[in-house]
Order: sequence, then C-alpha cells, then structure tokens
Amino acid sequence: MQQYGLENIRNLVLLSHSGAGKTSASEAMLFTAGAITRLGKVEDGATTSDYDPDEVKRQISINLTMLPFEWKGAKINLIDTPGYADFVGEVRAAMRVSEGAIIVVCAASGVEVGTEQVWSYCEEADLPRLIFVNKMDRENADFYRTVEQLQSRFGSKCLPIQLPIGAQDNFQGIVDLLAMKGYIGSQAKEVDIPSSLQTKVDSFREKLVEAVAEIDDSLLMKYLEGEELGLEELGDGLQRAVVTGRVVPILVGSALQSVGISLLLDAICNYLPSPKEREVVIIGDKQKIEPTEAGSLAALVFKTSADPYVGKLTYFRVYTGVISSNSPVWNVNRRAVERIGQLFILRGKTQEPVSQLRAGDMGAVAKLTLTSTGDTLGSQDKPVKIVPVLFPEPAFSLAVHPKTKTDVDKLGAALSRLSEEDPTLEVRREADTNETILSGIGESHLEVAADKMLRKFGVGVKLETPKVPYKETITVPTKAEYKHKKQTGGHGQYGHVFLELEPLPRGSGSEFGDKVVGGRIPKNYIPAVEKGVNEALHEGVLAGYPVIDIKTKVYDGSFHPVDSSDICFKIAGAGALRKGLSQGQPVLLEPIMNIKVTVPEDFTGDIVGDLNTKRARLQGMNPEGGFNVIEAQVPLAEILRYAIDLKSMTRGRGNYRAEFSHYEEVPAHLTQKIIAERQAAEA
Ligand SMILES: Nc1nc2c(ncn2[C@@H]2O[C@H](COP(=O)(O)OP(=O)(O)O)[C@@H](O)[C@H]2O)c(=O)[nH]1
Ligand SMILES: [Mg+2]
Repeated sequence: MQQYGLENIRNLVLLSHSGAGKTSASEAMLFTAGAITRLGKVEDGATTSDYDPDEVKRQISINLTMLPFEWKGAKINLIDTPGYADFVGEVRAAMRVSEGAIIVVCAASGVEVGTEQVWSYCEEADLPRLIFVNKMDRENADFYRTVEQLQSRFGSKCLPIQLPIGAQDNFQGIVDLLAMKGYIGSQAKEVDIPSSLQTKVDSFREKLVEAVAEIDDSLLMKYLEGEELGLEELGDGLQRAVVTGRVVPILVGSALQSVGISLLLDAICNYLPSPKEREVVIIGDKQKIEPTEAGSLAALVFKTSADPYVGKLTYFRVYTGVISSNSPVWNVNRRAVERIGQLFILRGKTQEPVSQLRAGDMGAVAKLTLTSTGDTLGSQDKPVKIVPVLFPEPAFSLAVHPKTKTDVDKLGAALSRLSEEDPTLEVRREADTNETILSGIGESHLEVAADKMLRKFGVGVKLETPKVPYKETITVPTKAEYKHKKQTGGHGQYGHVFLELEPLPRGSGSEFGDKVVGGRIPKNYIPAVEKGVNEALHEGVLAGYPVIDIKTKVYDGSFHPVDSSDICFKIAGAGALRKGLSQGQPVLLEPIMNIKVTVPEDFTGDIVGDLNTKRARLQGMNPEGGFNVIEAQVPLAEILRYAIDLKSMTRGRGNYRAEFSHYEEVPAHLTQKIIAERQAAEA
C-alpha cells in the first residue's frame, strides 16, 4: 500500500450494539473497495475481521481488528470493534486512535442499549460520526421508524442524507439527498429518483439543506433569500457541520447485499475529519500539539497482543513524525531505547511489511521488549507523552483453578501475558482464601480469557465463584488454661499456660501481651507462647477461618527445669488459645463492601428492592443527569455475581463499583450454613 499524507487518511471506528452488522459492513467495505476479492460471511467464520478462533467459535467479534484499505485516493484505517459490552476495552482503545466513527444501527431492531452506550462514548470523546442504518433488506426493516427513534434519543442533529428505495424483500437502492440522484444495487447504478418517493425526498432534503445552511452566515443568507445552494457548497457545509458535531448524517443500506456501501465510503472521505483536523492531546496541563509529519516522532501504543506464532505484537498510532523499520525509538514512558524491527500494516490476520509509517497512520511491530499499552514511542530530545486509552475498571471476579499439576506451573506466566494483552483483566492472589482471582468486565470476558489461556498457552483452568474470606472472633472475655505434659521415656515435655482473651473493636487486628509475674514462666519462653497463639489464630474453632480483633494476654503458668522447651510452650499457647476461643462465644465475620450502583432513574426502584434482598444498607442516592447513583453497604457474599444480576436487571444500562469497607458479624441464621458448607468442602 502506498503512503498517504495526513489529509488523505481517515481513521475510523465501527461502533454498534452487538449484531447490528459492523463486521459484515467492514467486509462489504473491503470488498467494494477491492481490497478483498471474496465477500466472507460471519456465519461461515469467513470474514476478514473475525479471524480469531474465539470469534469464529462464538460468531461475534471479541477483539478490535485493523482493516485498512484505499478508496479514491484516500487510505481508510477502518477498525472493527466488538459490540458485546464485556469487550468494551477494545472499543475504548479503537476510539482513542480514531478521528471519526460509524455507528451501525439495525433497521429492524432500531436503537438498542448498545447503540445508546456507544453514542454516549462518542459524545464524551467529541467524536464526529455517521450513522449507518443497516439490514434494510431484512424483514421488519423500517428506515423511518429507526430515524424517529434516533432523533428522539439523540436529538434532531441526526439527519438523513439518504433515503432507501424500497424496503425488506423489495429493498433496491438509495436516494442521495445532496446529489438528488438514485442508485440501485451493489454496483450503485445511477437511476432517476422514483416518483413515489418524491414527496419524502423533498421534505427530507429541505430539512437537510436548512441544517447545513445554519453552519455559516453567508450560507444562511443565501438560503433565507430562497437561492439554491450548490452541491459543492452543501458538501462543504455538511463537512463542517459533521466535524463540529452539529450534524450526524444518517445513511442507509445493506451490508449483506453490499448496497449503499460505495456511498458510505464516499461519505467517510467527504465528511469525516482527517488526522490533520484533530489536535493531539498530550499529558501535562491539557497541552496540545499539531499533527504533522515534519515534527519529532510521537506514536501511541493502543494495544498489545500475545500471538503464539509471532510473539508479542504492538499496535500503535503515529501522531507526529515518522517511524521507520529497523531503527531505534525512545520509549518516553520507560525512558529507554526500544529497537523497532520490521513494521507492518495489519489487515485482519494478514501482515503487510512497510518501511515506514507517517503521522496520521497506524500499524504494528513484533517483539518489542519493554513497551506496553499506553506508552508513547517518541524521540529523546523532544519527549512528549500522548494521553493514553482510559480503560474501564474490572467489575466481576472469578477464582482460577488450574486443572492439572502442569497447569499449576504454567498458570502464573499465562495470566501475566493475558493481562498484559488485555488491560481490563486483573489478576491477584487472595491470601486469606488461597485463591488466584481473575477480574474482568463480565462472565463472557473471563470465559474467553480461559479459552485463550488454553489455546495460546496450553493452560487448562476451571473458573469458579471466589470464596468469601470470612474471619472469626470472640464476643465475650474469657480465660483458658492448657498444660502440655508428656513423659515418654528419657526426656519429658512440659509447658503450662494461662491465657486471658478479650474481644477488640472491629478493625483492630490482634494483640498479644505478657502479664506473667514472679518468673512463673521464664521470660525466654514467652516468645514461644506468642508464636503458638499466633499460629492458632490462623484457624478459628468455628469453621477454620482466621481469627481477628482479639487481645490475648498470658498471665500465669508453670514450667519444669528439665522438660520445658520452646516447642512445649508453643503447644501450650496454641492449646490454651483454642480452648479460650471455644469459650468466648465465637462468631463468624464477613466482609462488607461499599457499593455504588449507577443506573438510569427508572430502574432505581428495582435496584433498591434487589439490594434489600441482599442484606444491603442503603446510604444515599444522588441523581446525576438522568441516572441515579445508589450508595449502600452490602456483604460481599451477596454480590459475588452482581455484575451479571445488574446487567439483567437493567438490560445492560447499569454499572457499579465496590470496595472493601469492614468486617461485620454474620447473622446467626446464616452462620450454621456457612459452617456446614466449609465442612463439606474440607471433606
Ligand atoms: N439481512 C441482513 N443481515 C445482516 C446484514 N448485516 C449483517 N447481517 C447479519 O447480522 C448478523 C450479525 O452481523 P455482524 O456483522 O456479525 O454484526 P456485528 O456484531 O455488529 O459485527 C450476522 O448474522 C449477519 O449475517 C444485512 O445487511 N442484512
Ligand atoms: Mg462483529
């Protein structure tokens, strides 16, 4: 592929609710532009974009895919993204490096949850966009109903610049409201506008021309004076309206039949901004720099993938300057030189070697050693850091259990490579329950991660709901005595300890003190008593959970001049503690979380009702722009699968964050159940 200047590049992300047809549309664009010769189908696992085995298996997109192609003297770096909410990290990364977006909407389903989600991402990021109403050939497809939905949800700035000719079985082509021409079939054969459509065409064109005229005073004057605006004037005006976000054009077509695709490609080139038109935001007081090829290199790493054959693959977007194959660059974040090997442009799984990539363009390079996602590759004399991708925080956790002994050994390395590849995955060790915890966006996200672990790194794992790290404590002060005495042939064993146990307030931890007087236990044995006590605190007497919030004092005892030893006093200390715990009316403690649930206002009642069944204590409610932020304290045991519950209760519109607050006594009626479960698990 030829090199393109800033003005002739379009970096473009495809966004939608899952299943609206992004991947099919990307395939149709590649085909229409002549970049591929066969039009693959999602159902056959044959698209350029969904090449990954996990994607073929599930017939959905999971990863962002770069799909560059050329169209009428421009290079379009198209990025296909997953629609499924669990893979939103990929969407965020793709959006970060794009100057424009196409939101695909299904003409039969209309505006869906995912459509609203990606729309709000675009609003946040100020991303100029087009809407492509797809699947016009499908039964129930209704362009005008979909347009009404779009306008009522997102405002009157969503304006058709095309109308469909026919619908469903009879969908044939498109009327272009700017050029006032009709186009039929996948070859876009020019035809007259059907007379049956004339009234609709006139009224939608009128609205469009009016909106475009408002972009600038001289156009407006002309329009108000009743003068016709020329095609070029309209096109220029529309371009400015789109780039500034004042108009979001609605286009129409069918990805499966490749109808409307060449007009979509023209619209991308004509109306969406080039990299030259968007300033580059760098770290430090909202500073901005000009995108230019002449400046020093600044390229942002927006994705890292672990390929079993090529090794590590680093995806980057060049903002200023030029990056060349086989040359060193400065990693600004690591403050070190990184050696760049052969550069590639990727199209799905194919890699095309290139000698350089210039400002505005993007590509990939294999086997970098110190670079990770979010880093800027630049120059040492003019080091700037480009603002990285902001990834969402993980909200759902599962415990990872390796299946076999070999899997245990390989687990750590596999997990760390996976989380390097996917910044929305997090791995940690829960010491209290001795489990490895994998956190991500949702259940499917973690299931895909498990599949990847097996396929890429040969590690088999089972995912299970994590154990709750319960604790134990006592509720009344008590005293306990334990004598360890044995006479087994020659040398005997002797240690004798009296302990005082006292409950402490929550969050105090455990304390140990020594009140022995008169040398009834010689000082040198006290550390052994403490050790015995501390070890015994690891396993409570109720269900074997660690004991916290307790003060232990050794206050009396006795010893034997020959038979006593450290080990004997350790045993006595542990024994006395266990006895004391049983007498101290022990209870189970459970972790309580602070939870913040953000949902659209209409869902407030349902969410609060559900939280009440989860033993939650409501703490506050704050309306925030159509949403309600509900704050509560809730036991961890009740929200282990909350990400899934919330998703189904709000049809994907809610999200939440939880963090540890404190430990609290488990209600008596639940204690027996937890003890029984623990005993069953041990057995
Ligand atoms: N009838 C019809 N089906 C389509 C069209 N575009 C996509 N599909 C089907 O819709 C399903 C989802 O498409 P896909 O491209 O994977 O959607 P994505 O999740 O947005 O990438 C697949 O079964 C496609 O064959 C279209 O224009 N017409
Ligand atoms: Mg897809």
